[in-house]
Amino acid sequence: MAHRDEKQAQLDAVRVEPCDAPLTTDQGIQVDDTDNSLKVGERGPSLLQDFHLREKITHFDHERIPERVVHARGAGAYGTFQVYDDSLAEFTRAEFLTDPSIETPVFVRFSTVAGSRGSADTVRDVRGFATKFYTRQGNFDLVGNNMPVFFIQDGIKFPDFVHAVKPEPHNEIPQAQSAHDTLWDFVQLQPETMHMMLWAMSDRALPRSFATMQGFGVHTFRLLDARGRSTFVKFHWKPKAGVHSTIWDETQKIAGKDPDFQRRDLWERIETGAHPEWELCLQLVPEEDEHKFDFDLLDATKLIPEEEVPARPVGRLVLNRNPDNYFAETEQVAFCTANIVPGLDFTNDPLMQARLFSYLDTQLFRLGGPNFPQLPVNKPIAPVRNHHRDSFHQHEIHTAKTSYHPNTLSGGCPVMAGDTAFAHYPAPTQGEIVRKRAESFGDHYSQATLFWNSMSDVEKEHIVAAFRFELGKVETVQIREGVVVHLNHVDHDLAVQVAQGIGVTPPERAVTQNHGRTSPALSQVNLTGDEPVKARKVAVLVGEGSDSGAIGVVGDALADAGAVSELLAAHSGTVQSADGGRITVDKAINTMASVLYDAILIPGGEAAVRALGKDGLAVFYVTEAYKHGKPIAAVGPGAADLLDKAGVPRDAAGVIVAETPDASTAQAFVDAIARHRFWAEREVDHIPG
Ligand code: HDD
Repeated sequence: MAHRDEKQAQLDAVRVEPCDAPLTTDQGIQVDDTDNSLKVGERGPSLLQDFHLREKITHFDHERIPERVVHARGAGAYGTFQVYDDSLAEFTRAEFLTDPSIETPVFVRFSTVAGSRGSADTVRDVRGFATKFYTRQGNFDLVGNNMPVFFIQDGIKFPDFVHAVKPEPHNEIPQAQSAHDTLWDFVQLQPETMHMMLWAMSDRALPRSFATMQGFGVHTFRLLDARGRSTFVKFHWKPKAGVHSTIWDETQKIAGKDPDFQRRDLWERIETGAHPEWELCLQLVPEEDEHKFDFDLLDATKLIPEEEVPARPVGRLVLNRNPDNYFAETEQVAFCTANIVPGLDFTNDPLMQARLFSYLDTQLFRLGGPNFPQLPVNKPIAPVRNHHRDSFHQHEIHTAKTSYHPNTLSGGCPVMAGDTAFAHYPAPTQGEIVRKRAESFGDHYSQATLFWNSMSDVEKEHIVAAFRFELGKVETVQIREGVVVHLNHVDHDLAVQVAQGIGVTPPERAVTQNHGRTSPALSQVNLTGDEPVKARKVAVLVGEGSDSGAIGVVGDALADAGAVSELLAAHSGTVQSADGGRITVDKAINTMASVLYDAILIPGGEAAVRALGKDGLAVFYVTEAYKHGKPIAAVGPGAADLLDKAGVPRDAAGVIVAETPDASTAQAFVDAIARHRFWAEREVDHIPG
């Protein structure tokens, strides 16, 4: 298959020539032995004068920097952003949003929120989607998430929320999980969390891949034109690959089978040229419309329904280069929400205002001083000239005699910028100094209801199951009850279904009438994307005597559609095909569980299928894939016998059976993969495992 040759070429490309550059110390002294410390005699005591030993160990001892308090687990990549045309020029003077000839370099870091750096990728959690645009006017950091709203309305609550969701302090359990008492205790006492909790219990919290997530700037920002006119704006990233999730059972199993699942997926997509892509879309609200909504634009627990204000496509983001060194780039990247460029500005959103302080503060601590913008991954491409001097890790050698303004000794340099300078929006402000939440922030349920109403039946089932799981893990019954009380404000039926699963008396009647409104743009079912097959992973189960015809015909169609197929057998190496040829095995089946693939192909070949049918691992593979709603193709002589062994109905949705491989069967399989999963159509509750 074509893609297999490409893979081999990539492996060949990383083979490195023998090196003749000698190892040195940090002082450049060449070293001839780094395996033995300096001793008196071969078995004698080690010597303190062994500067190589001491330097090597000291450097090692200091390798770690504090992990991020939140979003510690992440993966990043470089790419570019390019705006489609100059039509935004009437709203903003930000060059990267108005000049279609400019490819703005970016670094994007995706992350989970709650887990520590070594935690698994697939957990139920919000995903960070942070983009650093290295624009010619300076760096702009859009530090967003894969959900359009947030848990709290005012940044002063952030430490409380994070302490509640993190492992409990007395025993540091559970890691990277929200299913525990302290989080739900906080939730029941802080009903502003309710909208976001519905998102967090939905499939959005279980993304299949970083490449299949939407991203959101969350806050309302401002665009400012050359005259300083302001337009409110919300940022959206829409993935070309569609919005796709795993289900809870898969999520949990993947966390054990491949804790690096999403990190690896991002890496492999980029290495194999299946570059993840998103479209940047903007929701624009004229200044004079600020108060026309039934919620406050400054409230980060609210979204603007796309049916009310369409998300206008403006540009394309593509990620096309993996970092060379995880620590230097992905770990040391320092996002600061305060990094903003001319033509954009913040609003008074109190969540955002606290973030403007928090990110700089956190980077100072994490990266050990104020010179972190000099690190290569953080360094702007725009020239930097100012009077900041010294401190830890100063890399610049400032040659000027002056480090103050104003000066004559350096000819007055640097001078103050004119029209090109950043300008804040001169928002008129007046009022008493108070510690208060605006009344316009007071409705915590309507948009949670909107989200619930907008879900398809299967998405609703997943949400109910998630609440039942999470609250089922909560030990304090009063907390479970407290959450159900709030859910009853969102939707009575939801509250009843959750209550029935967690041993809480269901509420007798609705306290708030469901408003019945929906926003179809919120359901993943409607977000399939333009390239839903690209980089999908298909497991091809082979054995001695497999039919190479099916492997070839279906495999080629998969490769043409951009999917990646991997041949799995009982052992690595090769197996013999039915026609006597050799089939190269990519991986042994015991190393790669079915949860790591999107679909399964069983090529025919009587002997091979018979052997697979006797292998419990292979049979379970097919059963489990069926249970998770994945497309399965059994193509070629006898292939469908394995379906029978696995208890998979031959006529089930997303199951493709053919005795002889042909183009239409292959296409049917590709189309099924484009559908992602067949959760709604399959009866699977009876299947164990
Ligand atoms: Fe935050 C990291 C996203 C509210 C304080 N946040 C962080 C990252 C993302 C977000 C994606 C990881 C960046 C990276 O990859 O390095 N945070 C959000 C979003 C929020 C939000 C979308 C609400 C709309 N955050 C928020 C508040 C505060 C913080 C209200 C504090 C007042 N966030 C932080 C932080 C972190 C951080 C402690 C941890 C590490 C870091 O910044 O670099 O400063």
